[in-house]
Amino acid sequence: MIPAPRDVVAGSGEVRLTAHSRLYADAATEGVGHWLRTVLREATGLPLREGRELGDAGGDGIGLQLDTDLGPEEYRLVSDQNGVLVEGGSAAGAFWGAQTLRQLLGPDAYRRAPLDRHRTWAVPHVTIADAPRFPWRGLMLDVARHFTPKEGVLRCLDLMAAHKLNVFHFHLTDDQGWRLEIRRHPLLTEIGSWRARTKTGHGTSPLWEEKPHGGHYTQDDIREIVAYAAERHITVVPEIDVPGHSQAAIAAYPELGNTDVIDTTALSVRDTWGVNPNVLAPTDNTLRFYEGVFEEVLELFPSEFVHVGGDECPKGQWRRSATAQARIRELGLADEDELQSWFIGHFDDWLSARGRRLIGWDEILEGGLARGAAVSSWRGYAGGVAAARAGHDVVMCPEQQVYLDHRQSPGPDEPVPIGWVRTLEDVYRFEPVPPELSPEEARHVLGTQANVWTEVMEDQARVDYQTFPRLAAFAEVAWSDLPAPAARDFTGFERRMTAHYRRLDALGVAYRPPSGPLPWQ
Ligand code: TNX
Repeated sequence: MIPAPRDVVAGSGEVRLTAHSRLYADAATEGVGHWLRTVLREATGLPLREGRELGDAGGDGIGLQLDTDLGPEEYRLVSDQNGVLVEGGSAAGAFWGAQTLRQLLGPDAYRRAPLDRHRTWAVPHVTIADAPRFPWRGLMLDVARHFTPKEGVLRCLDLMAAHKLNVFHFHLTDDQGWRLEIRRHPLLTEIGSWRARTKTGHGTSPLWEEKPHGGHYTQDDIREIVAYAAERHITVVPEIDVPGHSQAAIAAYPELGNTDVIDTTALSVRDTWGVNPNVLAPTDNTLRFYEGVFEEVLELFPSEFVHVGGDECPKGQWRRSATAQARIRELGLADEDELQSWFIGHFDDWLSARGRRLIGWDEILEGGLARGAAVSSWRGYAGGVAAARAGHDVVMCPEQQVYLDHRQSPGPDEPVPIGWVRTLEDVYRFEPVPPELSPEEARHVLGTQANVWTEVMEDQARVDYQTFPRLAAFAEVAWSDLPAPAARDFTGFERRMTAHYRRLDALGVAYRPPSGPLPWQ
């Protein structure tokens, strides 16, 4: 099983699912029952009719129910002569238990139609007690650099659920594209969601492709994605990146940029990567514009946290802008870093007043962290450590460890040879809580997140290749109570991966093979 459950006691028999097997779910776990029945019907062809009460199907049924003695995401799975019983501390707990049950049924339980209607399906007798280490087990997908159509996002949510990950950080805007329909500012997608030519190819010599790239999600698409995620007990945290990484927005609405420094009407959606000097102007007009954006964001995304980016905002234009300098003086600020803090702080107050919480990349520490802000620590652990010590919540996602765009081996045949080498074993030995934090400070580490930036991943096969199998190792780090990195049993994990590769095969995931890249990858 991956991620490894906390406690597993194997029995000797098995529960055989048959055409008579029933699936019972109590009122609290009804949605989980619906999900489980749907996927198991598809995979097995068994009817799994609704049970009227727990145990009404004899020894070959499945029961789901709430047990309020368990923690919210905790579950207990008992497979014995009475059938299979999954109890969760909440519907979420029962859902993670249902994921474990699916793993126990074998790789073909992940298919969308039965290979053989006459085969037998069995759950080994076992007692499992399990709960996650962290409440924030995240995956960030960058849909701005390369667009992932809605179907691909839904598939991503299914893959997250199968790995017991529960926060989908949706990187919706960047210099190279704006992907979210905003009704009051329609040009954000009409202009901002397409770039005229795009880069493709991999590694150190990316190629130009003289074709447009783009796409966006309508607000109904987003409602569908959020609902689909909620059915899988996944929270979608939207990211609108400000004040840097905003060229797509400036291309659509040039008045958002530093118009007294450059001719922003000449900017188009960016078609190169990296840190970009063209950033938002720190004006009232910009603040009002983005309040409008965030108003629609809050209507669409019920998540407690809203990500405002805050990363990689070069201050050159603000230094040269009379408007920005006047603002610095008027606010009595020391410098441009404090101006960025003021800008982020504005949205911290704005979100807090609406019952939400701001989260941003660790640059938001520079010039002073806004009062209620949480931090995504990406430039190593330092930002996260500083934030936790100052009493702020933290999500650990250090780029050296869990940036899945980075290469997976030192070999020249890696199809995406950028960044640091991060092997499967490196990810398995990633520790989200740095030892320098006291237990009290460490409580601020909400969890961890793997980030998939897509500059060099122009399609789903490429994203799959970079994300898997490393996401399986990451999921175990985020969920399971593993020992300190050096003491982790990577050999045992690799052994369990053998079965997991069969699940990924059944799910149609184009992972990097353990033997290394094939020539055509
Ligand atoms: C840094 S991580 C970025 C992204 C890039 C990524 C590439 C972060 C907050 N900013 O814009 O896509 O590196 O690895």
